Amino acid sequence: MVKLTPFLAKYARITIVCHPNADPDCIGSAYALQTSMKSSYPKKTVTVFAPDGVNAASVRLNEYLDFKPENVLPVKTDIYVLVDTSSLDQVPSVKESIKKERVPYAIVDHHVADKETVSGAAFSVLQQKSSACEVLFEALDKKALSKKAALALLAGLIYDSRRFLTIPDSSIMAAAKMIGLGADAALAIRLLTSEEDPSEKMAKLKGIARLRLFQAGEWLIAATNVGAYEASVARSMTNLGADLAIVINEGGEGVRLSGRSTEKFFKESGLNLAKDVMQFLAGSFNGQGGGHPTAASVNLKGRAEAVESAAMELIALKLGIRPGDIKEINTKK
Ligand SMILES: [Mn+2]
Repeated sequence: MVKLTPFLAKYARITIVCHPNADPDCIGSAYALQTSMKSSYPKKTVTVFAPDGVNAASVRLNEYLDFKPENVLPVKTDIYVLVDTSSLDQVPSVKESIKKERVPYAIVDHHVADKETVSGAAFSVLQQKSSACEVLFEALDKKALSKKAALALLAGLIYDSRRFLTIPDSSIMAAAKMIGLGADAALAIRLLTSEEDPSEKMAKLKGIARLRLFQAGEWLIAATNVGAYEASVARSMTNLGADLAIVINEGGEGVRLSGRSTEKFFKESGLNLAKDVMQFLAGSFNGQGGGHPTAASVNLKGRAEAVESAAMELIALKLGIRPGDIKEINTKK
């Protein structure tokens, strides 16, 4: 296994980069990397940069860890380390610094790889695992991990694996090792549990009320539109029984489309939401997107109707049927 710790040994000033609106997987990775590097190399300056703050699910974990990432980039850095962030396009200020100042960067991630970002990296650990925390855990010097760092990694893993639903054999084995290093699983779960935001509940219920249902061969596709929380609305629809869910948010500046599918749908149809849908939409609508085979999203310029029908065409193509064979089901009777 390639080791991140020895690779980073030669850099004095390290900046760990989170994706905007950092989730517990990103926070857990950044915290564990920062604290373990500081413990192995006390003289290094190790900063965590989290643009646009952290997401609601990370708040309690952050408080417990007493973790305060920076929201501005340090003036000087010798290397950037992207965690849980697949593309430099997600962090424009870092991208610019890399270009202008020729700062090298490393990447530790579990998303579908962005070719351009990976090819420019000085070091990369990319694996299809439950979480960036799980990938990082394998690449770190475990002797330098504190109990709190092991807990941070475990919380990120539990969050991003959706409590061990994603690649369970591997995520459960990794979690067991983290517990062996002193992580308290019950505490990790408590730190991730919070009362849901009333506006998120509202978005989910509105999304369901507006749901349109389609039959594509043996598969049920649900589509809807909301003004926020697209990913959560899409996941609610697959939880209710849709094989594939598409949620569109037509905001002021463009369209954001989120897709979710079940593991069964992905395994049997072979449709990879990131590769077969979002990356194509990003190309044809001048946008930016990616994610995982069963969870992906894209930000586009265009109209909701055009984006939805393009998405349906891509889905039909991959399922080996004609777009006209995706039939809307009358849900009014
Ligand atoms: Mn993640």
